[in-house]
Amino acid sequence: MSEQVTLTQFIIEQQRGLPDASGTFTLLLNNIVTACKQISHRVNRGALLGVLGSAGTENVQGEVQKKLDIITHEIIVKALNWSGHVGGMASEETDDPIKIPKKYPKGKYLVLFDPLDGSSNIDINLTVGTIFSILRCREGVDPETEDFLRRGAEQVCAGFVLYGPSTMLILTTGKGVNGFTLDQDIGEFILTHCNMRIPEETEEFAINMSNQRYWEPPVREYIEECLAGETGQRGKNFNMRWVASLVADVYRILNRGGVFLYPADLRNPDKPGKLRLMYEANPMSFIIEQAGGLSSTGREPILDIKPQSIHQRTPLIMGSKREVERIIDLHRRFDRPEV
Ligand code: AFP
Repeated sequence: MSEQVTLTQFIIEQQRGLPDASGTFTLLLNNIVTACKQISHRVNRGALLGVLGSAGTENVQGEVQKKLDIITHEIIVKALNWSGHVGGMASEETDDPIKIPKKYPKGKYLVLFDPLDGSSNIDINLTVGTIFSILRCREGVDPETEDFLRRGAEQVCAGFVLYGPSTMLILTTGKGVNGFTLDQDIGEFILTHCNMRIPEETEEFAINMSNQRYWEPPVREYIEECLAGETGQRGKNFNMRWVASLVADVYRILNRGGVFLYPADLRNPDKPGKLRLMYEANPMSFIIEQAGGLSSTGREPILDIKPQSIHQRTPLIMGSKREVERIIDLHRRFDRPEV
């Protein structure tokens, strides 16, 4: 059997190349991973632990919270707040950033997370996940909301853990994307998917078709091109997939290409799209682009957006490079038909 590389070994070896690395980042990542192992256990035991179903509360976005949304949020906060590596956190499940208790030292990283993405799938036993984004902050200060509002391009690390048939961690620190599978017997994430690359071309798209009547013309046009198949202008047949768990849809795209669209929704101008910029679109876009794909709103790169609020929503179009370029081009032609 070939030698197995654990996540810790992989990160330490990556950090060795950096002159200023103090080991803090490796410890932070270990704490996040410990939390995700606990979440994996809860998700896996599901009904046996009595953790399925609604909590009967709503989060800041007015979405009904599942019991596991709250449990997973608390697991992550508890795993990180004592460590001394984190200056502050922001979660999908709380309105304001989470402060580090006064009794603990404050570290140089900010962690933003969606503790249980796709949680509406949890009761039907489909894949869900945890998404996280890491930014740097000034050490020792109590960060305010403004300190979190930074462009996705400033992320130092992004990752997601997939609680599916296997529990997997997909990670980037800006040097490509690697996938690790949790070996349940030894409790370690093992490097199994080295340097993941998204195929440039694809015949697969992912979108919630039930929102079709609210899409803008460029998105309608793109989907019509795909649906026209080999007799249409694209000259090939497209397949469609929609898991309604961002983590699962992105993982599929990382492996076999494709394009994911949650476009601007004309229903409510205050909610441009559904997905949240800072802990969904930004980390996923960092990962997609590090794997050779592209991510955009259709009009600007996701990673260039200057956030206005922690829970800001954004249109999100990402995946295989050429398809995303095609969609951006359709937006350009729609916005500036004279050019
Ligand atoms: P939940 O966490 O509320 O299930 O939302 C999941 C999600 O944020 C993302 O993971 C999916 O891609 C998207 O929403 C699905 O949205 P629709 O239910 O509108 O298709």
